[in-house]
Amino acid sequence: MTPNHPTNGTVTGPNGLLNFPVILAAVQVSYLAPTVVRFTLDARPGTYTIEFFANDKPDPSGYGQGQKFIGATSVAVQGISGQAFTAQLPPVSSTQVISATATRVGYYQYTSEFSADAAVTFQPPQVVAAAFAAAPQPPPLVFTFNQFVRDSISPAAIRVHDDTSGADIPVTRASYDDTNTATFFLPVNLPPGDYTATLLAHLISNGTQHLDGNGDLIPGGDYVFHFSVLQGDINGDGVVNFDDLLILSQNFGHGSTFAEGNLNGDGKVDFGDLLILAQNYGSRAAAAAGRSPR
Ligand SMILES: [Ca+2]
Ligand SMILES: [Ca+2]
Ligand SMILES: [Ca+2]
Repeated sequence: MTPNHPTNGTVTGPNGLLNFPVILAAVQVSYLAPTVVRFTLDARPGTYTIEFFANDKPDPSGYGQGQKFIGATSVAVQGISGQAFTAQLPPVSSTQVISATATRVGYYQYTSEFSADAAVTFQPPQVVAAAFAAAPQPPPLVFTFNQFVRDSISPAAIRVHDDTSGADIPVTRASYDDTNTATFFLPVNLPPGDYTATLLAHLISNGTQHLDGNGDLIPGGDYVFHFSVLQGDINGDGVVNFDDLLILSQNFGHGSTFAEGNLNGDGKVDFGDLLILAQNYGSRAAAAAGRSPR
């Protein structure tokens, strides 16, 4: 086994001394589920084929062997420090270990030595879908997880931040259903603007592993969700259209709340609000999910 070397050096040797891949995590969400492997390859920019192997036991050296080929993926190394890749492979037994090789694609097809063996672990909780829902009012925030995390879901597990005013919005209630979906309820309708909801990894777990909010397959890292509330979007469905106009007109002259069409916060539903709605008629929110490592 030849140790990996930095690629900014001028080392040459057998097989171009291509570094072997470094497996950061190999996980399964359940027995017989696909094996997901996250890895890095410290190599010169170019295209490489990564081949993966399952082994009933680790090699005494801790590297390899290639007992059973289970799949391959092609990666484009761009010379970015720490660039990580993900491969989805067939299920393996939880007692097996995974190894990998890298092969340079091109005229000289160097192949690396075997990577270190990686045990397959249970995948940590992750968010698979996030939404700022339209109804009911006030609008809830809804997150779906890849597995059961119910016992850790409470209003304390989320922070909702108003990016415009800088204030935090309290969350009053949280619920969880049998599709692994958590719903967080806000006490008020949110005024128009940009918001950030953060699921706190250290407060969400499956009992043994914390939330992997930044998606690197390693427990830890908050999940960050950015969303917007539009000017004029009375029913909070992300678009300003006839449905909002209908609500406003039904409450015109006697309504007082945001949900009734009081868009400018003056306590009345009147021409001032109609003007705001008209100016924003047809616009849509550009809500987007995002993640940031912690
Ligand atoms: Ca993580
Ligand atoms: Ca609307
Ligand atoms: Ca008003």
